[in-house]
Amino acid sequence: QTYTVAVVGATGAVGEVMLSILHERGFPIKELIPLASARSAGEKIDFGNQKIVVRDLATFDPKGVDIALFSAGGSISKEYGPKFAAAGAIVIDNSSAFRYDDDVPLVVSEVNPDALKNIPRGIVANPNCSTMQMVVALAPIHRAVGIERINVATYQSVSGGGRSGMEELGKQTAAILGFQEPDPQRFPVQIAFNLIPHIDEFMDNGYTKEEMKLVWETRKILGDENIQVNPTAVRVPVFFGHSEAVHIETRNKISVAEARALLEKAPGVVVVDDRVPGGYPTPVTHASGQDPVFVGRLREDVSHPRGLDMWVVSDNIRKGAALNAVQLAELVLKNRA
Ligand code: A2P
Ligand code: 11C
Repeated sequence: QTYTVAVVGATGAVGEVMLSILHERGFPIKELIPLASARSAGEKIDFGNQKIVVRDLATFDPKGVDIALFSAGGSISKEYGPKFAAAGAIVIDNSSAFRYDDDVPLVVSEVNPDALKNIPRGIVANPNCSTMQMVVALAPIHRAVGIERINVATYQSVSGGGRSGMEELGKQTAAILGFQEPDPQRFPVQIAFNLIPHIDEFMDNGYTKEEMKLVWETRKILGDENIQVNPTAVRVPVFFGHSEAVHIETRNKISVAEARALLEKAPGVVVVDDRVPGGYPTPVTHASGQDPVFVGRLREDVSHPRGLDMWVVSDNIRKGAALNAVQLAELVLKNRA
């Protein structure tokens, strides 16, 4: 059986990779419908060796769409997601619009696929990239020994801010190397040759929304409201791949050897942990353009009897967004069969 698949935001940083992953994985497609704003309607995009015309979301009738992958921002998802679902599509939404609704499953394919058994509103939420890679690495440890607390600092690439984020890093880098003043637009201050401890809006408690997503989403995906999460989210001048320094406190002690053994057999995880120069994952050397979540720098916390530290790197556009969305679509079809 084959299906009609719509990609909303097909011209964006995530949408483009959704298309290539659908093709790479041989998703059973009857018709692929790329959708975007009126700005890019009429343009042609590549799908395998086909060229397909982008259509305007605003005037598109969703009747007949089986699966819709949304990645055009939260307000587009809020407006059009329920319309696609009402027309009979299963919507897999990469925005934060529905993630915290009790009747919308928030799913990581390797971690809580059973949550897809019940999709009451026809909408499934794809987690935020920074949470996605962290829970792929932490789920096996949580199941084995229980995680009580997570301290995490993120190092997030500019592609998390979409195409305009990547363009800004490129332009600013060129400007500065040409002895010109950078012109911050997409990010609040200069990102080239800098770091910015601010992603998404500030909340009343002093954390940013990107940080609170790590708190809310980790609990929902791991199904444990007692996990304490203390994040700091930082934008770094890297194009692809988010990195995270993850420090956990477990209920029962786990050694590095035990953790490594669990991670080596965990789905979606690749351990890169040699204690020599370069024996750890980085966005450029390991993650960029790749599917797995890479884990390295495993060590017992010298400051806590049940503490374990690790370094987690993954391509935010692939596992952090497009790949997981396609994996969820595959699971939805498998459950239907
Ligand atoms: P468009 O190319 O027409 O602007 P990114 O995250 O890389 O910035 O990409 C955002 C994606 O969301 C793009 O595909 C963009 O399409 C799409 N998008 C933005 N606004 C709208 C809108 N009003 N209707 C449909 N798609 C939109
Ligand atoms: C970033 N994590 O790196 C964001 C991008 O809630 O889906 C994705 C935001 C989200 O800027």
